[in-house]
Amino acid sequence: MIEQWRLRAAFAERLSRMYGREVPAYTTLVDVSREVNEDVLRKRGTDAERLGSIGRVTAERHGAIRVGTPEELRQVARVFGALGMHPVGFYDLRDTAASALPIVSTAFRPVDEEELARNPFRVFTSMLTVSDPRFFDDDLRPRLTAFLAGRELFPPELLALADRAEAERELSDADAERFLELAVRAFELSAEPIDEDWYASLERVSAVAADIGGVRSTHINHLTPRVLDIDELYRRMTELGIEMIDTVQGPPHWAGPDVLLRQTSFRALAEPRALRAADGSVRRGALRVRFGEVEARGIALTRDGRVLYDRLLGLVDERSASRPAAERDAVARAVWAEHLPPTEHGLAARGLGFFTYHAVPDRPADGGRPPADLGGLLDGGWLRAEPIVYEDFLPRSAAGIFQSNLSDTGSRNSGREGSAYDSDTLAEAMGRDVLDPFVLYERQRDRSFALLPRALRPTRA
Ligand code: OOG
Ligand code: NI
Repeated sequence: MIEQWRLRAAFAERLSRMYGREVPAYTTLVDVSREVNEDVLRKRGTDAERLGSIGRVTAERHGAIRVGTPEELRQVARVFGALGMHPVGFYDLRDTAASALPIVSTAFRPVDEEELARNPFRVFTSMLTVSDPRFFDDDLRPRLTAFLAGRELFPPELLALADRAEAERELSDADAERFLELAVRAFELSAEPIDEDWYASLERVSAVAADIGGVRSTHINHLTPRVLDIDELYRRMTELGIEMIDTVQGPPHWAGPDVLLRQTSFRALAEPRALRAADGSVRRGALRVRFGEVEARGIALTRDGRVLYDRLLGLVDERSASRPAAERDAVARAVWAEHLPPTEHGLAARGLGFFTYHAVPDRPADGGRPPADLGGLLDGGWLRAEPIVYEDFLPRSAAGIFQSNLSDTGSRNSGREGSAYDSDTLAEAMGRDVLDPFVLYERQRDRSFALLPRALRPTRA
């Protein structure tokens, strides 16, 4: 029998092999990431593994896929459910500072610490907001709805195997093999000719709408390795002649601890695709939709930490608005140095970052009583804090990654009221809860508190 986590690891690996065949530059990205990670490990020793063992980091990937309807989202949730991946977080990309995209998203990932440690594969999954009239008018919407209703992304055999794997948390060797084959195939780029006129009418709304609703299948959009030094990776990729987007999204590189998520990508590549013209003739054309992305993960921020992060991004926007784009990074570093504590200890004591807390067994006994507050317990050497890694995504960075890979900004009719899509809309579509990332991190922290001797449990922040 193949256990669920092995199924997940095997799926991630096969998807990676398939994507490497389809997009050779991805293989370069994976190779360079591995080299950077090995160099960082050599230079920094065990400290390099503070946010994850080198084994985990090297195997770690996230994918991105896009579907058209609630029904398709429900189906893809069954496929990921088979792999022990649950929807976490809600990202609305229709109204971010970076873009207006006709999608809302969640991410499927393992949630238990042990499951994440075994294999942390996650997939950022976006759904087209077909009923949002700001994007799809009364002419386009019914045509799009009919087109999407007429396609099948996931064959019934795959879904039946997925349901069994989810219920039993394992599959027989033969069923696992069949499941993996069908699941990977569902995310391959289809060779079926694309109706040029239909694709173009959606492209006028947004290139993302065309990529999702202009074709009769879905495909993996990118697969992202994790790297320990993303600035070094950016340099090396640029040296290899691979054109990267202008920036690293997310927090700046600064002297303090890494927090949340930093991401960058190489530009979408022109890939050969068969196009069918109105007269029925088929020609070989090219579309630019798929790209390569890389990420560096840091410490998860608490709700307070996240509010501060969002405020700092706003400050960076404000202060760099009147300066050349190249200066934005320096501005960001200055803003961060001004507002964020430069140590893990500071992040923990100010309640900005998530950590697990552990009693220090060999603390010299000095007869004193432990203080009641977390800062005091850490300062006095009673407790040790271990960082909790951010396992999720950032809406503004995601929008930035999308946008920097599109050739134009698309169009949105701002004269109309947007329709309500929220986390509950997705939950209802899937028949599954969309988990709140903050709650997951809080639980992990609280479990560590519960394991402390009573006298060492902080009663105040
Ligand atoms: C998803 C873009 C967002 C990320 O890592 O934030 C994303 C997509 O292009 O479908 O992948
Ligand atoms: Ni991504």
